[in-house]
Amino acid sequence: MFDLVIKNGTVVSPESSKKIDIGIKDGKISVLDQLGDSVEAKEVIDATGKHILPGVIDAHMHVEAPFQGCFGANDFYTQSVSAAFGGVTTIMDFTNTFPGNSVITQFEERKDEMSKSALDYSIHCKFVEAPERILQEIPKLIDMGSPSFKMFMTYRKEGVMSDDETLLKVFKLAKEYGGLPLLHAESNAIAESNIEECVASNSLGWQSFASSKPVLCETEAVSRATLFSEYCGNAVLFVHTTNKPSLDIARRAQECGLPVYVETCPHYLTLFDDMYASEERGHLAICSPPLRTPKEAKELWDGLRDGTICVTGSDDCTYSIKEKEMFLERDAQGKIIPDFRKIVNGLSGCEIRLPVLLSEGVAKGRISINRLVELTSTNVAKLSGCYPQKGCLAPGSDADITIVDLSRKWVLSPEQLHNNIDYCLHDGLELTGAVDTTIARGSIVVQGKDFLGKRDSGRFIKRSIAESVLTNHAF
Ligand code: DUC
Ligand code: ZN
Ligand code: ZN
Ligand code: ZN
Repeated sequence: MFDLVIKNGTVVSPESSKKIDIGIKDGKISVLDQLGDSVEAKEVIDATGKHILPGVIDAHMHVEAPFQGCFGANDFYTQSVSAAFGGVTTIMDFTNTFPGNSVITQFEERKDEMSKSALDYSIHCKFVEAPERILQEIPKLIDMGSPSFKMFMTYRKEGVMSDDETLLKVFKLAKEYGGLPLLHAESNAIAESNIEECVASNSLGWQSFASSKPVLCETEAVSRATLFSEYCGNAVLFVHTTNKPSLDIARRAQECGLPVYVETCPHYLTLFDDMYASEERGHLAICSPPLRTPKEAKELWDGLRDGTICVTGSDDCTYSIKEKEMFLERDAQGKIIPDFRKIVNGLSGCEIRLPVLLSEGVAKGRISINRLVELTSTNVAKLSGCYPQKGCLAPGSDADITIVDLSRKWVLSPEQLHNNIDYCLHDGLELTGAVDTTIARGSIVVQGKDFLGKRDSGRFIKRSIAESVLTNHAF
């Protein structure tokens, strides 16, 4: 007797799409087979005409995270609800690292905050500065299930930047113990000097924000960190990559067999820097790196297809309009006085990632549904070190499953989303493809418009060192 059976759907893996039924018991996938009409199950989902994907993993989000004076619109419960409506079954966030404090202590605090989640969750460690006493925690943190170390190469003034010396020290330990540094790659020197020039010329509008962090600001940091990793011999993942010059640095390294991995996010594929031309709404699109042009987006799609980019994440940082505007001043008429330095960086994204990739990617023929599975789930699980528990529909894997309707048409708007904010930068975007049902460890958490999950029901996922990191090779 199964707890749940999903019948008549097309099961998608990176390699194939097959009409096959799935039997689930005790939160795990028990069999994949033709189960026939007489199969005994407590519950049956008829997935005729639908596609069944390994649950989407979002390994990149910032929730309940103090940043630039803001905190975000969600806690981990509401974030998990919104994520589940986007087909996500596992979420990962970062420690809130305050320089000087033990990362182990902050890891334990974060675990506690994340336990509100209705979905399984895991944590990357963030490093800012790295005195010996904190570096010594690295092997312990790996044992505790967090073999990934996030560092920012910019935001010096915000107090979260790791300098080159710290980067090198962490890279060497990553090599020694097996760990994956995740890098926010933007040159602090280029960004900071450009921002100083903007201040001097009083050009603080939204478009100046974008031009203060141009493509080469990112590429310089990608290039430097790639050479550091080549020098130290460690693996590295560049998060939220936005452009071809940066991809080309990674391509060269990957061609030499080096373990240089690249992530991009849906907003860099679908939103463009023309948004900053709007005085009224441009500030809502401020994120780092900034939005680029359709040319960059096209080149990112090329990278998603040719394998240079192996994972996607949302980089979700959902801020309300009130938070986005809270430090801005207004003139006598109540009009905002533009000053991009006073706007918290970040966009919402975990609920729209899968639908946007289904529509702009699969429906438009830019990527296959099999490649989409790799980019949203399988490769994310592999690189995060939780495969095949996650990222895979096979006997023994957690029954984390996203059922999608590839033909359903709908239009994105704030009302469609559950992310606790009253705007949507994709408002009006016509989509083909939608999430129908989300199943987390065998329980239906989203069915149509209903949320059926429970607060506190997610479990902490202890991750191991990724196989490709251990064997030191590109994907
Ligand atoms: N980029 C953002 O836009 N927000 C938070 C952190 C980041 O890297
Ligand atoms: Zn970042
Ligand atoms: Zn981020
Ligand atoms: Zn391998």
